[in-house]
Amino acid sequence: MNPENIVNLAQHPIQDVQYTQSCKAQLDSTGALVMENFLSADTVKSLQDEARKVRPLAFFCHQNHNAYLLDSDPALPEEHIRNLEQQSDKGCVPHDQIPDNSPLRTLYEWHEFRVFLESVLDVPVFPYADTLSSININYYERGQQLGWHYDNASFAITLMVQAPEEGGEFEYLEKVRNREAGEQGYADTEAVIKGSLQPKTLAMGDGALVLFRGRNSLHRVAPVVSDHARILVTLNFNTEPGVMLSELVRTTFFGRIV
Ligand SMILES: O=C(O)CCC(=O)C(=O)O
Ligand SMILES: [Fe+2]
Repeated sequence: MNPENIVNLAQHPIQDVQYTQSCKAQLDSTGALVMENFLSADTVKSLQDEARKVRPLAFFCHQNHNAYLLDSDPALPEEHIRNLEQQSDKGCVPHDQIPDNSPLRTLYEWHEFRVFLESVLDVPVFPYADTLSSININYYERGQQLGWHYDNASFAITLMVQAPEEGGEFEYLEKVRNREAGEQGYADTEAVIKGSLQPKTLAMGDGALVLFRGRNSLHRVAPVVSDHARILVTLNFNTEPGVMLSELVRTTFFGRIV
């Protein structure tokens, strides 16, 4: 598939400097940019078929983690929000199992798309140096979820392939902590997780491209309630060339290191 037919360029002219600047302004001011119908209708359909075809290859994992994605702090009680366990479970088809002719590869490798991402994110972007991490298809099936957390990475790039029918909402609240200033935001983190402070929901339909800054924004994917899975692709990049995910992380999420 030609990259110009993968992206809905009429609605999202990513080669246009002014359009790119407006996308950057939106991301800078809110920490989230949702580009609805970024993918053409044909691309969405073919990615849904592809995702169903490779679904039997998915590695399903389950993790307990805290919102800070750090080892438990023994100086604090287990129930402290710093240590309180969250649960995550999902399936993943890693990069080396994405079909060679997939529109995902074409888009990921398209120079103009890279230039757009670099302009909006204000950093250079490079693919992962390992064979598994760059493009991932994630499956959240009935009862599965991604627990509350802050990202280690400063940005995430995702494509919604199949929005969930019921449950599976992406919930978030921005600026809950300030990692750069060493402020962990325990009170508000606890209030969101325990339900006394209402998070926002980031709506994203089939074919949406989402850029999200999750380092200081607390977020989760709520449990999927229906049999209609949430299928979401993460397009993973680094700001430096030659980076691999650690063997521990690859083993955890992909079940193998090569
Ligand atoms: O599934 C999503 O929409 C976001 C996933 C996420 O927050 C993450 O992988 O850190
Ligand atoms: Fe995240």
